[in-house]
Amino acid sequence: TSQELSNTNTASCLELKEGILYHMRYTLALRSEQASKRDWWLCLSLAVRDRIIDDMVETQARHNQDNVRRLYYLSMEYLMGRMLVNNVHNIRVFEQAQQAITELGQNWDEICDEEMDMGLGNGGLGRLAACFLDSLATLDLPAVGYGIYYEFGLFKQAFQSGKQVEHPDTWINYGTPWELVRPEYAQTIQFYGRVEESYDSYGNYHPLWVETKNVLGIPHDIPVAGYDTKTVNFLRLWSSRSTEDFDLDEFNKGDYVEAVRSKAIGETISKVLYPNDTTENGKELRLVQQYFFVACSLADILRRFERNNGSDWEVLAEKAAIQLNDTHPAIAVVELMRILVDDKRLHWDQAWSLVTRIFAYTNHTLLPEALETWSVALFEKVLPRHLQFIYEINHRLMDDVEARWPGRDDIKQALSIIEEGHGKMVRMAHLAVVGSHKVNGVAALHSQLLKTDLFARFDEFYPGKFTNKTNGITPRRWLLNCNSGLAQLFDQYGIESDWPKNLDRLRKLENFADEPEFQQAFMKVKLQNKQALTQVIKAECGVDVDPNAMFDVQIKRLHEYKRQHLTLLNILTLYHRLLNNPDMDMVPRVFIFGAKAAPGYALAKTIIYAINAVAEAVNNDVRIQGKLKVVFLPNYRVSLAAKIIPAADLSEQISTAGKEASGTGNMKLALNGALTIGTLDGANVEIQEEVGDENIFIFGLKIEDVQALDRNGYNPYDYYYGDEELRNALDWLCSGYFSPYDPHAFDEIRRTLLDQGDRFKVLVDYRAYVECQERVSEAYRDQNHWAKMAILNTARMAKFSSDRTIQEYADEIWHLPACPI
Ligand code: DL6
Repeated sequence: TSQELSNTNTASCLELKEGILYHMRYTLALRSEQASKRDWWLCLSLAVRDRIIDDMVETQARHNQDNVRRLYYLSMEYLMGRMLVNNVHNIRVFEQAQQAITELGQNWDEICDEEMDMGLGNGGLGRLAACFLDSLATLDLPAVGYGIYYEFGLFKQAFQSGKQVEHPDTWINYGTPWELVRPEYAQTIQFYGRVEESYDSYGNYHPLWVETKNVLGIPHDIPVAGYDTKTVNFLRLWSSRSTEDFDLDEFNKGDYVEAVRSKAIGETISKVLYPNDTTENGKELRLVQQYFFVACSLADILRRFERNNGSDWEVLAEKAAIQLNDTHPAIAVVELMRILVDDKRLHWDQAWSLVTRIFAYTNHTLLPEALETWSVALFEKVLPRHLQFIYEINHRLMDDVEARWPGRDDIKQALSIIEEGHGKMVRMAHLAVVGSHKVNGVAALHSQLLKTDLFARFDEFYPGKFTNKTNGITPRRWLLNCNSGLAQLFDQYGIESDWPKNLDRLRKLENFADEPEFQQAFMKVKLQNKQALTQVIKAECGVDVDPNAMFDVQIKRLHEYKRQHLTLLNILTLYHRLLNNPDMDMVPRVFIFGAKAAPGYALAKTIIYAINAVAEAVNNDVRIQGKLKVVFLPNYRVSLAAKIIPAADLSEQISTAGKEASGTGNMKLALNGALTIGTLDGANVEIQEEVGDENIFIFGLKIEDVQALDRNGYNPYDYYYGDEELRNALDWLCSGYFSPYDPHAFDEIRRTLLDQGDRFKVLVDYRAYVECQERVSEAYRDQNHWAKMAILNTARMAKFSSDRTIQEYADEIWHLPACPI
């Protein structure tokens, strides 16, 4: 009954209050009068964590008892963001926690804002991993995520005179309430050294990896609670420690500093996340990081396996499925071979058969510069025994290719794991393909291109291996947690309350899409969210924006292929038009950017600088009467995304066709009722299929057009000279007008677009984009119709729940049964 429910809620609120006060006294040793907001946040988090741990203990006991099949997700990156709000929602104590903290005299929003993001990733790939963990637990699938416990996550971004500067992200300075450190499961990992030829007592060749340097991996477990279920999985992140606290010899010689130096080296491995950055490729430390976390994770997986199954190795492929999130953990294929053959003494064929049943690989990019290769020389130095295994795997692959296509050296070259060239390189993507039973792309178009372009020969060689799993996002974080206004509206209109688990339920909204009353209610929530964002913009950028203007949002990493500079050219065009005709009847717009540029990616940083410089001019120009505003919110991250997304009217997804593997921000924005302006790229294609052509704004080159231009060549100057507005925009940007003290600041943008071939076809798509934006503005004038389109976007996003994605992985790749607790 409702009375019983209310009693349970009261009890639960009381219990939380007690928990908070308990931790205030016995964890922080404080009286509440002395407590800061951060202390309150910490104690609330600990009280919530205690509850989650109860379910975690039960879940893990059950998984062990039943000796279940598990999915192991290996990823270098997890962008978990903040955990508190998500956790209280998932364990269904949101109202009670809010009430508890309020009754203790604190402000809920302020307390939640104390939490530092757990930003252990760069962008889409890391956030996808976080959404997947949420769905795995929600679907009661036994799974462990493995990764690295970076002491410094993705850098903090600030702007100095409009330029990006980077500061270290010190998320762990005060510790985190969400981790359980588990030194009892530490692993010792070997690197470097050399391989010694040797034979065992039966005369079998049995080389030894000797004189290695060793480090310790210490697990930090982050519980992952599913939504409205008892399942609590965990994310196990490894930090590195030196194996010896210090060198006793040195110590005895009196050199204390030298004695602790080697300890410091051991600890640098997990110090810092690499910002993804083409120029950073090939760093030894990055390979060491990859191997470190893979080796710790595999040792942990096998420890668990042997505890439950002894040395019945044939069963390993029944008990473990391992997903490689991109090629970063691809060395796992070799490490598992090494363990099975060298340590467990399995025959090669049995080991290889196990490995290729256990691994599957997700590709996240077609950009050649982002495909990892490591020099053979580096492998020889860091992982000499693994290099021998790679040669053997490749040798067998080449034999098979020869059998299939006799005498075709060209095909051998195309498929080989070793790339012959000036210096030999190991192609990690090829290793991942060869060692996996399934390889998937992350959206239909992307997966198609994997088969026709990047891995065309492999697709012929391994029919059926390549498949698609369109990405998804968790509706818990990306609607329930971040858009309470919309969630309440669903309640009022009778949407079943289990929609966060069954996003299909939102289809019912289609019935109200034409009702003016619902349209107004929907737009009122949007306006409230925009008002809230207005405050954030004022606080962060010092700019006043009108919440009634259209909020045009582009939030993602800064990259040429994502084409933030195409948006900039449109802004310059609009600004130019307004100056020529200040009374022009224009739908007022606020362009909102959020993006970090990799520290070594000079052009990306220049684009940020250019946007900020233009913003400065536009926002302070009284002539345009506030019709145009441009803001670049600094330090884009998960918790900021949660504030921007519910407030967006328009979602910019304008990558060059064929370059964005999927995109997931596009899904989050559409789910929250933003309309997409986009190219037919990545998941935009499928978003269009779902929402219908009339509820999305598509423009520009299609993949065939891009391919034709690449084949036939194109001259950017033709577009520049052929379009006066385009010429004006680009000339103006580079005239020094926006950077009077630094007149050549933006020349590089012009050079890449005009003189270096405009690889991402910005100039080709300019006119179609500007015209499409005009259609968007016209559509926005009819607020009722706009509301209808927005509602239909929200209503039709079911396909993009990561629950759907994960269920497909579980059914078609992992063959993983659920285990409800
Ligand atoms: O699959 C997640 C995400 C996609 O949505 C993006 O389209 C894609 O760019 C991103 N890929 C990467 C891999 N990058 N590198 N290098 O981050 O994956």
